[in-house]
Order: sequence, then structure tokens, then C-alpha cells
Amino acid sequence: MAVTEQIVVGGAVFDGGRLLAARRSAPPELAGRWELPGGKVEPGETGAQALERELREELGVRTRAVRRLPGAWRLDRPGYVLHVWTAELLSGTPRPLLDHDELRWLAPGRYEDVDWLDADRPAVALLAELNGA
Ligand code: 9L3
Ligand code: MG
Repeated sequence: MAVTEQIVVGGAVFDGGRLLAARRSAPPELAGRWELPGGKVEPGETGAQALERELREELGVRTRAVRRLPGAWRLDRPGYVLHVWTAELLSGTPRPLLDHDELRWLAPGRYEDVDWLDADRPAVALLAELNGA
């Protein structure tokens, strides 16, 4: 059997310089921690397609995945890696429909204000650097 990595995509959605953070409500061991919303890439999907689907399911918005950040970050689950994409909001207002109980727009300079999941921290630091925030 081929051993392949499970890629998880997270989306960096901006409104001006503000970054969207989502607080997980599930599973119990991750509840209360914040993430760039997204999820697992399914067979046959590109990372961009997976991100656009996940953001539709989780937040009820239409988005376009714009570009992937350089880097891949190991998740707590063996074989799982996180890729992060910037995503443009096309329509809708993000709402926590699934897996989240709160959303927050973080102002430039305040990206570290929430308790990010470990895997998301370096990606958020990179986003802050890229935005000069
Ligand atoms: N995860 C970590 N950071 C993220 C995302 C979207 C996901 N930005 C982790 C949480 C789960 C796994 O990846 O352990 C799968 O995510 P999901 O499908 O439950 O969202
Ligand atoms: Mg998810």
C-alpha cells in the first residue's frame, strides 16, 4: 500500500488587512483553539478546490483560492500536513455553520491575539510578515 500524506488546506481570508480566524468547536481536543478555516483535500480534488469547498461548507461563503503560501506544516495527526492558501471572498458573509463556534476578524498587528492551533502559528506569522502587519 502506498503511504501518502493527507493534505489539509487552511484559508487566509482577508478583509482589508484584517485576517479571519475561526474557533473550533470540535473535536473536543481542539475545541476552543483557533484556526485558518478549511479541511482535508478529498481524492480527485486540487488543494484550491478543496479550500473553496470547505469554506463554502464551514462558513457559507463563496471564495476563490488565490495562492498557496510556501511551506507545509505538520499536524498533530500522523501523516497529516497543513497547506495554507490566501482566499478572496467573492460573496456572502462568513458564519460559523459547522465545526466552529466563533469567528473573529483580527486587525493588522493583532494576528497573535487568539490561541491558534500549533500547526497554524508559523503560517500566521508568515502572513503577518507578508502583510507587514
Ligand atoms: N487543522 C489544523 N489547522 C487548520 C485546519 C483547517 C485543520 N487550519 C487540523 C484539525 C484536524 C485536521 O487538521 O486535526 C483536519 O481538519 P478538519 O477536516 O477537521 O477541519
Ligand atoms: Mg474544517
